[in-house]
Amino acid sequence: MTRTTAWWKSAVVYQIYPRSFADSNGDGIGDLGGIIGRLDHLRALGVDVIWLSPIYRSPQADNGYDISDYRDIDPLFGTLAEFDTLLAKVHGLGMKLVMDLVVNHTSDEHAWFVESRSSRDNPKRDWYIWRDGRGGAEPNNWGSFFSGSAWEWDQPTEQYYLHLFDRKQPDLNWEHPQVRKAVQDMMVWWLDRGVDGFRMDVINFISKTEGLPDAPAIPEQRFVVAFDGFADGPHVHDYLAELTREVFSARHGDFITIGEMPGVTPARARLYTDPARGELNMVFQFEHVFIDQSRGNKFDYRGFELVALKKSLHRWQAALAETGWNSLYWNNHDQPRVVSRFGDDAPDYWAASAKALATVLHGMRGTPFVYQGEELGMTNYPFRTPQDHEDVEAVNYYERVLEQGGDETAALAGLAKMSRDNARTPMQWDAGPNAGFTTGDPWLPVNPNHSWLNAAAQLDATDSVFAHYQALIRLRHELAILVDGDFTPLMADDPQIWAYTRTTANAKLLVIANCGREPRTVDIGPEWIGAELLLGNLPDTTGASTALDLAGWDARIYSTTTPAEVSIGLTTDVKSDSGPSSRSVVSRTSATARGNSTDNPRASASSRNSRTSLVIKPVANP
Ligand code: TEU
Ligand code: CA
Repeated sequence: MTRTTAWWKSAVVYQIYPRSFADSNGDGIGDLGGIIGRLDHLRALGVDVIWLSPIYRSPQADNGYDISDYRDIDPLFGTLAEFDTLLAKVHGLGMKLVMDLVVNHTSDEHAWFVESRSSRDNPKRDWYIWRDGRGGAEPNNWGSFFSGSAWEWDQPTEQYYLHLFDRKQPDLNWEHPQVRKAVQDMMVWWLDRGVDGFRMDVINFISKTEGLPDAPAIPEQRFVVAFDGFADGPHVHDYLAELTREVFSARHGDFITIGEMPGVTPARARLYTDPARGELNMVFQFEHVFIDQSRGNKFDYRGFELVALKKSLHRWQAALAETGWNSLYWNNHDQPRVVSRFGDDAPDYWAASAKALATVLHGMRGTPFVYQGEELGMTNYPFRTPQDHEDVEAVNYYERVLEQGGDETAALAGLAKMSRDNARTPMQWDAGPNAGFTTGDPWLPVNPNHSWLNAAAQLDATDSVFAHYQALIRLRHELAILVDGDFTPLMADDPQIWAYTRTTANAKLLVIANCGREPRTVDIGPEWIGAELLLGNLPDTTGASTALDLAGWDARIYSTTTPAEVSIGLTTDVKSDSGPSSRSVVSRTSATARGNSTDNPRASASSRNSRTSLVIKPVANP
């Protein structure tokens, strides 16, 4: 089997949320035609893989994460024929396409569930999780992620069914072999069509704890999101290994599998991504995106400490250093925009902080994910009224707060900060009407800042956020050390500086960012004297010395070779753009540096100033 080819270790994935990406027919909703028309944007960015959020037939109760037919495209988005066209074009451009696989639950309008609920003795009854009530109420105290109970009463057959998400998203019963077989067949059907892999929605929830026991009560909460009852359950590893065997083992091709796993621990993630176990290539963990909210209520925003954020991500770097693999992400369709969350979206710091956060993320070991608009530094939306919110999670939450006589103002503030709709406002293509997203009425309003924050304004600007992402993606492709190098945190307890090194036997990178407005002078020690600046986010940055003067949100990547390398004479003290007499290693490396400079005149200026060629060798990626 060819799945062990780890091409995805040096790849960068771009997530498209089709509903909000580009609308080709003026109905205000993004579609496949819109994606086809914008592939040049992704090509220019340089990403390797496109992951599409769900485009299957769906009543859209959760914007497509409620699927009623896994083998068709929702008419909102297009047709299977258009999908085939898109796939061919993506492949033609040298990129891969990954589908979202939502199989913890289906829509209640899926034929399987329609049958299952039709009678207690229907052959598909046990394809879902049906239980009798307990004392005239729900079978247990489990809460839905979208507020209220996780159980829905079904009058005709007088039982409850389980739904960890919306009542229109009943959970499948994975213990039933026919369910697993049906999922496998469907995956094979998509692979036969040519797709390159799957991002698997809440895939660590598929095996529920035997007996579905109550979760420990939380004061003032009638229903509790019962992670212990469904996350990383008893059979999940078996089910995933079985998927690999049944779906991928007999096939040839370079596939990628990513499991979305709320609540997963580092120890578990190591198991899920251990190549020897044949489960998944990588997982999305949630520790760093749970950091600024209270447990059990994501809209109770608590702020965050940079030290805690760094330590969390660094813990994951360490945990999967020997076995397994990390995914790296700030954003997706469920998270508020990172520049408004962990960065600083005030005008003076917006661009620098977006680039700084990108730098620290893309410098780490793992596969980076870019969510649509992140490469432009798109910000949160200025939500004000309850009517501004579309998302089922937000709408239900607000209703629940009103019902329980809670603090309405606090609820609205929490929604504005954390709502998933922050990620879902239309992609900002240009300064024109509706940001060039649609000629019609967009399903969710366009952020007013599209007048200046848009792709058209950034594509040709060499100092744009877009150009910085381009440069980071190029570095990922060119520098094996970014893929394989060991990770070592520096200044872990510093509340403002985010710094670490990446190391191989003969090379070393320093990634350092000032994650705040106040300038800081940082002592980085003599080993970095004269190291080459590979990428910076501010003008006039120069090569390193023992101390760096970092302006607000200043972020840099420096590279140097190890002393061993110096002693065997592979480096000289000539300028990196010196003439043909340079040794081949140096000039090849300089070419890399100049390549990056093309995207970023600031880096270019700095390589001119830099007086060294103590630079890393461009080793081919595996
Ligand atoms: O999300 C899983 C999940 O638990 C959260 O990220 C979710 O977005 C929610 O905010 C928890 O408070 C996945 C999908 O990414 C999400 O869009 C779906 O709504 C959900 O599963 C159900 O399919
Ligand atoms: Ca459309």
